[in-house]
Amino acid sequence: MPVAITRAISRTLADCELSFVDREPIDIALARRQHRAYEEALESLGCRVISLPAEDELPDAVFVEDVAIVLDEIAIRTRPGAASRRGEVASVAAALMPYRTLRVIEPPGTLDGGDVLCIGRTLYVGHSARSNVSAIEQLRSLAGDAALDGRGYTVRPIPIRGCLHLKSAVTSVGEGTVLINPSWVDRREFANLRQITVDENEPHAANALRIGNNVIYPASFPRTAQRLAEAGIATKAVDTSELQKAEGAVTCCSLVFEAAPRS
Ligand code: CIR
Repeated sequence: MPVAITRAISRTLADCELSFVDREPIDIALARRQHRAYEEALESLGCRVISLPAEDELPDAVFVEDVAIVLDEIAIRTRPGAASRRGEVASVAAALMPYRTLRVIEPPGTLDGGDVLCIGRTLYVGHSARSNVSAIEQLRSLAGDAALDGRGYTVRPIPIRGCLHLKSAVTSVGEGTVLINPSWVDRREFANLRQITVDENEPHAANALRIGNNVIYPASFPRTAQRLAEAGIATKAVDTSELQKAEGAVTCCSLVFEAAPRS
C-alpha cells in the first residue's frame, strides 16, 4: 500500500511565495475543506495518508512535495530555492526516516521537489529559478547512473520558461505517457513518451498526480480533463481553486511512495 505524506494548511497561507500568478484573497476555510477532500481522494485510491500538523509560521508548508525527493531506494532532503521555505524541510525529513535512508542537498545547491519528475529510471530535473546547477550535480552524485550500487537513475536537466516548476509544465499520467504544456517546456525533451497536450485555454492544466492507473486532477481544467478521458486515462476530480491561488496544484500537496524501500 502506498504512503502519502501531506501537511495541513497554514493559517498564514495567504503570505505564500508567488512567482507567476497575481496575489488574490484565499478562503482558508474552503482551502482546508478542499485539502481534506484531496486527502480523501488519495485514500480512495489506496494510499495510507500520514497528515502532518500545520506549521502556521511557514505559509507554504502544505506543499510538502518541494522539500523531499522520495525514490524507491533513498530519500533526499531538498534545499528549497525560496529561503522562506527552508524551515519546512526538517519535519518532513523526520516523517520519512522510518521509510528511507536520507541524503541531503547542501548549499549552494537549491532544489524544489516540484522540479523533479521521475519516470522509470530517469529523473527529469527542471532548471528553474528555484533549482540550480549545483543541486542538479548533487542529485546526479546521490542518485545518478553511478550511484545506488551502480543501479542509479539517469539525471536529465530540463530548461523551463514561464512557470514555477518542471511539474507545472509536465507530469506523468500513465505508463509511458505525459501531460504537457509545450509553451513552458520543450516537448522534444520527452520525445520518447506519448504526449497529451493541455488545452490552450488551460495553461496550468499539466499538473496531474498519478496514483497507479488513476490520476488525481483539478476540476478547474475540464477541457484538458476531456482530453485525458479520450486518451483512456481515468481521473478523480478534486477542487483546487484556493491552493491554485498560492501557485500550488495536485502533485505539490503530497509525497507518495511505497513504504518498503527497494533493496
Ligand atoms: C511556492 O511558490 O513555493 C508556493 N507558493 C507554491 C509551491 C507549489 N509547489 C509545487 O507545485 N511543487
